[in-house]
Amino acid sequence: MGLTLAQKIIKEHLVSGEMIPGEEIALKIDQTLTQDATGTMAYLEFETMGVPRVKTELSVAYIDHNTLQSGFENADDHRFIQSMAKKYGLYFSRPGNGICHQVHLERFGKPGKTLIGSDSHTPTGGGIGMLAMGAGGLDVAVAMGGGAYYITMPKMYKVNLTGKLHDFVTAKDVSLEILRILSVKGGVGAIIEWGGEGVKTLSVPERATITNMGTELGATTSIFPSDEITKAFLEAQGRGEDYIELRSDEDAVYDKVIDIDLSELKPLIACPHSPDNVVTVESLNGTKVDQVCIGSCTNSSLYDMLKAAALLRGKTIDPSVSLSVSPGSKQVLSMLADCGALTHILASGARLLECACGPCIGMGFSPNSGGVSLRTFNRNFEGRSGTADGQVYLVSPETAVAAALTGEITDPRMLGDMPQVSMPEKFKIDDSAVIPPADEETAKTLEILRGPNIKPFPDSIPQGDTLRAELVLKVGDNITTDHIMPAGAKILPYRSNIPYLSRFCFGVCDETFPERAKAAGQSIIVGGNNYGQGSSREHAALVPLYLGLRAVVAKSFARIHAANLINAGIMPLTFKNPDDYDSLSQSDMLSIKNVYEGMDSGNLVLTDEKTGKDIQLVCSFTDRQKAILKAGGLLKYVGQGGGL
Ligand code: MIC
Ligand code: SF4
Repeated sequence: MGLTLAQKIIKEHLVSGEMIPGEEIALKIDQTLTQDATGTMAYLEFETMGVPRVKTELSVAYIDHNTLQSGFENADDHRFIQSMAKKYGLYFSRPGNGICHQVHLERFGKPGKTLIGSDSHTPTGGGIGMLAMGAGGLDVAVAMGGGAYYITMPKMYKVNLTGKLHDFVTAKDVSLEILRILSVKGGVGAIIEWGGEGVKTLSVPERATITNMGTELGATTSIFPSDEITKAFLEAQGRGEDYIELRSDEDAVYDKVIDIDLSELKPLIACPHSPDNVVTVESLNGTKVDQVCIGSCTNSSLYDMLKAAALLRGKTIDPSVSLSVSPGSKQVLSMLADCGALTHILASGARLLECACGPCIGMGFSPNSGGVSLRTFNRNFEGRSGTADGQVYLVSPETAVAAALTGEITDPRMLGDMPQVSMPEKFKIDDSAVIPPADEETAKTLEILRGPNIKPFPDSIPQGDTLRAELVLKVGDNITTDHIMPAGAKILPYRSNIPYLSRFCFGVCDETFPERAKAAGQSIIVGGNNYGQGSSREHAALVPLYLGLRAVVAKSFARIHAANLINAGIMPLTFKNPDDYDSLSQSDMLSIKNVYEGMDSGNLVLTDEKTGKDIQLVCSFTDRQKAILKAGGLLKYVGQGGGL
């Protein structure tokens, strides 16, 4: 039986385990990336491990999220990360050099390599045939120290593309179409491979848009073959030597095959507040728009920006709309400037933002009260824009420009003819904003520079044999990490200060949560399906840990968050019978006895002391996960000799 493309890369990197879906496997990791919002914590964790130098082929520390610097906190954290990178052997991408995923694709990614990043959109690298996955900061720290990355062997899904996209229909619309088909939990436990004849019609930036947004499906990752188009892209980046050809075997077997005819797609739009809430743009034609944002790691490539510039050329945006444009990297911005396209963008009335995440994570440019904001981003979770009642829609750059010009949601096909955009033969190569590490001898003499915002991370507690705790919060389906631990300009600077962050935990759902959780001492949260979807931020586990969380009982979990909970020593448990969710009420006292025996058998019993009802739970922990929980989290487990 032949292998899929992802199975081939997994096979080459398999350290332990069997490639049977649902089994735990350990992978050797070739490359890592971090960004600053998760990086400070990841490097503090790395430091605790006592490894003198990173052991990967390449590790890069990016600064792209926390670039507002409204106080000393961000600048201090940047300086800390820069000093860590220099001493421990990492490349440091300076603030302004661009969004980690865009820059990594341009300058560092290699087909056939494994990459983990402390950011959920790391699968962007799948656009050039990498096996690239988002992970918690601690998992990235372990990989930097030479440890393997543990995942559940995924199922293999294939999306078979035929046809060719029409003008004004884009890779973003392909992403939205697959979200419409599969939903935000449809990819959980799977790798999505994109194949078929239609793949040849998609450029690398388009492929990367699709693998980037595959994260919103809950997929472990998404990947495209590495072919002539990948080769041309790498050559244009002056990295032809990094190319290898990679494709699945003819007789590879997939657990699910989805067919999409690119020629049949129309411009699509995801409505508030979920990326899978997808309808056609034309069905919303005429809806008034207040704000439009073009950028983010999903749609900030040179290709996207050139298209936007060509459509804006010679026109002025509607007076009622505010338009922001944030190019994904310094390379993109300087090439836009060199070819004059930047002038068309600016002349249209757009506001140019720096090459960073910016509005995507609520770092400025929040919409007005109740404002309708059309964004080329990948997430529109409630409150993420920084405005509690903002109505965020996700669209392609073409649809974004159409709305900016007309002031209303407008099917971009109404703009007339699509101007032809040609890509340069060679990208402009200037890596001066990437600072290499010091050599090993010099590194020994270097000091790490820390600011007062860095507070110790919370102490995790070994899982005992009995757990008695209050049900402090009961939430519904698809709770995102943005609900659990919101981001945004006011909170993000405190990513290395867990006590301060804890004041905002679950603020979107219930502002009383932090106080109540603290008062309860030990607590349990009950959730619905897909608990913890969205980002890789381990803060969504570390902050609840600080507030006393010991277990989450849910109908199902998102992959990275479940791993982060275990790494923090918190048990993610699922209902055997999802209907039992209904019988539990907030503030019930719950207990679980014989935890160790239950972990071994895979079944635990949760007793609701108020009603006396016994509820069957499933816990399918591997031996390693049990050991981590019993040790009180991954860091302690590693400290006791496990892991690396
Ligand atoms: C996001 O898009 O939600 C983030 C901000 O990039 C996160 C990482 C973080 O919370 O720092 C992610 O996607 O993992
Ligand atoms: Fe940055 Fe937004 Fe991409 Fe997250 S999704 S890495 S915040 S641009």
